[in-house]
Amino acid sequence: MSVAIANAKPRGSLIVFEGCDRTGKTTQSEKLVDRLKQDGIETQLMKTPDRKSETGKLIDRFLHNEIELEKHAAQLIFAANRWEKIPEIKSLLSSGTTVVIDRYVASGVAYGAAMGLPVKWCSQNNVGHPEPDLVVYLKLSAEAASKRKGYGEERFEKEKIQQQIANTFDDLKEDSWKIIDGDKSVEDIHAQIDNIAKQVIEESKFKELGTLE
Ligand code: FDM
Ligand code: MG
Repeated sequence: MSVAIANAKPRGSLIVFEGCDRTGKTTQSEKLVDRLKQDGIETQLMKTPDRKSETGKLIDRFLHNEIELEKHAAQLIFAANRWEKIPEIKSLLSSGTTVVIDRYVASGVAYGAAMGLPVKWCSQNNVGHPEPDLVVYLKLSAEAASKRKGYGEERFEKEKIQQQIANTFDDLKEDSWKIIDGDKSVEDIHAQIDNIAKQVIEESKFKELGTLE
């Protein structure tokens, strides 16, 4: 009905950054949020795992090898940490704010699979999450990533595991994902992502937000 359309409020977009460790996700998600805000687009940056919540504190200790967790338990805690964010994500999106997240469900599946869990079991934990409007997949060779600052400090930062994680990301990747060469300069990558993101934000405004099944 025309009245309903005239009154419809545009929603924000769910933009997700995925990829292995040290591929530039944090740098690029922060830069994108700054740029979108400067251009007058309401945007909020998030990160999962959020290491500040109670589940996040446990995850941080696990990632720093201070504690061990049974693998299913570990992945359920990562999923719980993401679930904690879902009400806020939904409310921001419906109020018109774009949400940029540094890692989301694909990380859950790719890292879970690297721990020896079935992909199907990992995916099941994400059923009901809002579906991303855009997944930016930053790709960088495991060798190049291993040379970046800070690499090796956390649990999964070992070349063999990272290669396995990259393979799962490649298997999970859908046609709609934007694959970005993480070896390009920070500014080149940012310009590419800024363009794609603005296009998606425009296209998603009156599109119904999807739900992961
Ligand atoms: N990680 C992240 C998982 O193992 N499962 C998940 O569901 C998510 C979201 O946690 F090693 C791993 C991936 C990475 C670590 O690191 C988070 P960053 O550098 O803070 O993104
Ligand atoms: Mg990391």
